[in-house]
Amino acid sequence: MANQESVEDSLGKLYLSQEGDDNSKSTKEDNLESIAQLIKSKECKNIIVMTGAGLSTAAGIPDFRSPDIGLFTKVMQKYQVTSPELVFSIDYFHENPSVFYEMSRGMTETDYKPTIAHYFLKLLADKNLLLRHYTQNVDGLDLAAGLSEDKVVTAHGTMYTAHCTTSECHTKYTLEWLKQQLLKTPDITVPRCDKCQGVIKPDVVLYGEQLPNKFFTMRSADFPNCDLLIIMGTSLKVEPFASLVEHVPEHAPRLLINLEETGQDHGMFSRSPSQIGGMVKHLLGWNSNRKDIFWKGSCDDGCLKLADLLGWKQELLKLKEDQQKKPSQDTLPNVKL
Ligand code: CNA
Repeated sequence: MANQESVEDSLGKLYLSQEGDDNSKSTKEDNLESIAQLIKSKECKNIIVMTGAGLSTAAGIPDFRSPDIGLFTKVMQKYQVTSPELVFSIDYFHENPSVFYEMSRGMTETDYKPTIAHYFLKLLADKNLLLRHYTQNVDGLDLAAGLSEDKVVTAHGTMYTAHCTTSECHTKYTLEWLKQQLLKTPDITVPRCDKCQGVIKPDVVLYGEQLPNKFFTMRSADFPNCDLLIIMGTSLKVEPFASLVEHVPEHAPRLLINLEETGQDHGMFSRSPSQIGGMVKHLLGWNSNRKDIFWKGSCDDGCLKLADLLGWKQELLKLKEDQQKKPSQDTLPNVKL
């Protein structure tokens, strides 16, 4: 697996990480207070936030892996596949583009609104504390919450733009155009290019596709400077994104806000024998070990609690209220053709 990871990582393609051998649970008690103290102490100026589909489930967008309600359950039931990732691979898309459109239909039909956790990111940016938001999400709700594009690395692309898959054509389209195509004729299952009738594919990174260069260049520039990593709403199962957690300096605490504990494959919360030496040092107060904190709960509750501890709760609620009063076209990415 190590070889596979390094090869895949150097290729920069999207792939699934293997379950770790160590499934031991070492859930930390609610330690948000110490994180709030760290943020307030001004010792941390460069917070990196890593997010996944769990950030947007409260907005109504299903994630992949949540039991019963995640898209993978739907895919497995409908297509009788044992490996649902296959359905979201580039090879499968080329063979059956209609399946991708069926599975992402919600995202092309509904106007979703950012959640408290998205606005928390915006608040961190307003306070000059957010170095970068690395997200696996393709829904653009961070931008809709007011985050500027230079603060965001969309590791798995975006639904906001799309291209014709015929290489000689490669005409660009917007999500609005896609929506119109899908709405205007109910039997259109795959939007086709106005110019050449080629299949249109949203600019999302499917399994087997290359991640954007920006992911790798920003990773090298940002992570050595990170002094707090906040991870939210992700199973940390998809590579090379999940391995980002290993790129932060040892002194930087890693806070996970999630419904379940994740990250064990990357040495987070680990109690494997190889780490026992490190744990003993940690218990003795030798600060050579990483500080990992798991806050079990929803992204929105975790962010609201953290904002409360920071004295920012009212500001966060007001930010959400004010931003949601704006017409939606003023809060979406400005996509030019
Ligand atoms: P995942 O593998 O489905 O994991 C989601 C994680 O979030 C799980 O650990 C859940 O327990 C947790 N979770 C779910 N809801 C919440 C909540 N409200 N609060 C806290 N935790 C929650 O999703 P990942 O993002 O880790 O996997 C990567 C895939 C999912 C990427 O390639 C994405 O493009 C893809 N995806 C994105 C979206 C989107 O853009 N909103 C939607 C569905 C899938």
